[in-house]
Amino acid sequence: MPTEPVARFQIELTRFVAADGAALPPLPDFATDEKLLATLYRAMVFVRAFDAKAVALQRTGRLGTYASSLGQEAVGTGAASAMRPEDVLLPSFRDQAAMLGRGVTPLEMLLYWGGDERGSDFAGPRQDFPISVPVASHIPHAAGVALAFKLRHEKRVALCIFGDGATSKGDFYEALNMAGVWQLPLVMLINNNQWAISVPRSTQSAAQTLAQKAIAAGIPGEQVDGNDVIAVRDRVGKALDKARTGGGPTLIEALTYRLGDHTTSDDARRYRDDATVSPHWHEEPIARLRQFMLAQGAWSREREEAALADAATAVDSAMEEYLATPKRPAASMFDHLFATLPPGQASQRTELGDA
Ligand SMILES: Cc1ncc(C[n+]2csc(CCOP(=O)(O)OP(=O)(O)O)c2C)c(N)n1
Ligand SMILES: [Mg+2]
Repeated sequence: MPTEPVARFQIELTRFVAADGAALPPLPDFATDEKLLATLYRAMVFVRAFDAKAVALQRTGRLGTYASSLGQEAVGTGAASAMRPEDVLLPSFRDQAAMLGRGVTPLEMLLYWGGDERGSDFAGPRQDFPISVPVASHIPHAAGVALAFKLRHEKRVALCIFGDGATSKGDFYEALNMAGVWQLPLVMLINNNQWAISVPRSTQSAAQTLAQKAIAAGIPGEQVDGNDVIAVRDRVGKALDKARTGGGPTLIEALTYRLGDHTTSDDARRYRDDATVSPHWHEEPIARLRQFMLAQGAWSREREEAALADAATAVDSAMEEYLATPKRPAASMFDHLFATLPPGQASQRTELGDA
């Protein structure tokens, strides 16, 4: 039977800085901007310090469950730095790097994870969405936000971040499909940290890349080294520009690695050993950018010490403010859910009284 190929595709991977910090030219112009590189570096150092403090607070009973982004700091840092203030971020539960980068305060983040809903009422990026804990459920919301921008002829883009596991869900495929059909100003960014709790990427999907899932929806998909903040900023920035100027959506798969537990409720030693995890420490984003900057003569021991000290001071002061914030009454958990509470919840609220 005569046959002919009717569709061909390939998936590109972008990396500008090798795991050892070596430059892989040609680099984007901003890679020579020492001030910008220092800002990205300090942002990642801050997120790492913040994560460590949040885990310590949880361990001592002063914070709820927390999902550290250890090893994945470049994904959100690079993405947020490429966004414009008027764009809208729709984050998952592991996206503190992106949220802090957008201007959500460390105090707001701590309040949220401490169970205080005021933590989602950001003073900064008012139209950014709150954290989505239900996996992938915010991707259709992101398509909706992008559709609103398109209908209103606003030059704004929705950026949605989610995990490798989320790409197995119907919500993802449905949003992807509509993004293609409606050519939405939407950037979908996968933080492929290789794990969905205990499920490794190898058993998550038989697809060779997660990026290629975009092809079926008629939109471009690509991979980026998610441990290379320069590459993330560049590729997300290009996708945002394209979406902003009517070029439609992009799916970007950022390849990184979850160096820590899934959350504070998890003990990853039960399903993966040190021999599996430790090689990935050689690829992590902070040391990589530091090596790169040192090689360019753009970093020094003094700057390193200042970055670490400034992060520690800022994290400590956010923690103190958080611990000094009076607890909300338990009944406040019912506020802001419905304009009018359904009867079941109304009676639960009455039962709690002012507690
Ligand atoms: C709809 C839904 N199902 C199950 C869960 C429980 N859960 C929380 S995180 C997670 C795995 C998510 O993996 P991935 O999308 O790769 O994100 P990661 O945690 O690695 O950042 C699961 C199953 C949930 N939060 N929401
Ligand atoms: Mg994952």
